[in-house]
This record gives sequence, structure tokens and C-alpha cells, in this order.
Amino acid sequence: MRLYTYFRSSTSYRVRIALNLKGLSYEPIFVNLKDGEQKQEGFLKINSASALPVLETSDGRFTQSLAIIDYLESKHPEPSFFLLDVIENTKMKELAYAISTDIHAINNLRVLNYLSDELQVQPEEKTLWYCHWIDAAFEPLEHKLSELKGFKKLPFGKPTLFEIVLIPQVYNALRYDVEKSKYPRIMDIYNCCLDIEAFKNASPEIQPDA
Ligand SMILES: N[C@@H](CCC(=O)N[C@@H](CS)C(=O)NCC(=O)O)C(=O)O
Repeated sequence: MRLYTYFRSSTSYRVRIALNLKGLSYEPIFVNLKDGEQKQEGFLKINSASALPVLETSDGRFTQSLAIIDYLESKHPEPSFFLLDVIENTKMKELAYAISTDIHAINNLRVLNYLSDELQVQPEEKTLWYCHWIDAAFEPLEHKLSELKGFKKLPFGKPTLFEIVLIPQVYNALRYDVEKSKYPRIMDIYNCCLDIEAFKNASPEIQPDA
């Protein structure tokens, strides 16, 4: 398999974690988002939406990180990112989607570029925007985690879709100096996952294109 990836792309980071958790090897193809390589003709032939990640497999070429993660789960069910108990699985997905859908789309590179290039928003206002939307999702998430019975550093007992999407988002939040003391449970989960090999090996700073 080939993964079109960029070290700081949080959706690529999700897929790197998922591939590592499943124990699947892949060839990384680096696309530099900062230099705008996603908008170049060569890459647009790969993904006309000019976005990462893209996974090339013997079954075809797939985009959208959550769809890719579903594909990996269907083809390689073990270890599973989901839970057998329907209620627990729904609670887990509730947390995962709050991160993967509510924050990511608003804080994506093309949105940030539009704010500065088209609306002439100043860098410090852009940072306010970024941190505002992280806090808007992390505050209720921290609250929900506090309501889970007997909070554990892996709240669902194993790495799930929730941790796969949360860890890249925490990495982004820390880059923007979001006040981490407000989020003790989120930080516990983050630190716990960074001790797991599959998460460690997916970390942005150790990718060859970092
Ligand atoms: N919903 C898509 C989002 C894909 C996406 O926007 N990826 C970002 C990187 S995290 C990207 O390539 N951005 C390029 C840009 O905004 O120009 C997914 O989950 O894969």
C-alpha cells in the first residue's frame, strides 16, 4: 500500500496510526502541504479535492481518512478499532466524531489560508480562531470524559477510533499553545497513547519528511 502523507497533516496522522495499529506496512509518498504540492497538477490527478491522505491499495485508491480507516477495519478486522457493545461503541463514536468532524474542518489549512489570504485576517487573530474552535470541542469532551465511569487513560480499554482521531488533534492543540491544564483527562489519554509503539511511530516529528 502507498500512503500520500504529510508529517503535520492530522488526517494523514490518523491513517498512519491506524495502519500501525493493524500492523500493516506501507510506502509513504510525501506531499508538502506547506509548499502547496496538493494543488499541483500531478497530485490533483491523484485526488482532485487537493487533500491528504490518499491510500493506494490493490482494491483502488481511497481518500477521506474515516473512510480509509473503515476500509482497513473491514479488510483487517483485528485488532479492531471498535467495540462489541453497541452502547459503548456509540459512546466511543460520539467522542470520535466530535473531534474528527467538529474541529478538523474549521481549522483545516485551506480555511486558515482563506482567512489570511482573502479576508486579511492577522496572524494573531488566526491563532485566536484556531484555539477558539479547539476549546469549543475540547471543553465538552473533557466534561464527557469526566462522566465516564472510572475514567481510565484508555477510556474504552484499548486504542479505538476515538484515540486515532484525538491524538493528532491534541498534537495540533499543543503546537498552538492551547492551555493543556484545562484538559487533564485529554492529556492523560494523549500521554498514554504516546507510549504505545503504533502511535509513537506515527508521530509527525519522526516522519522522514519532518
Ligand atoms: N475530511 C477529510 C479532510 C482531508 C483534509 O482536508 N486534509 C488536509 C490535511 S489534514 C489537507 O490535505 N489540506 C490541504 C489544504 O487544506 O489545502 C479527511 O478526513 O481525510
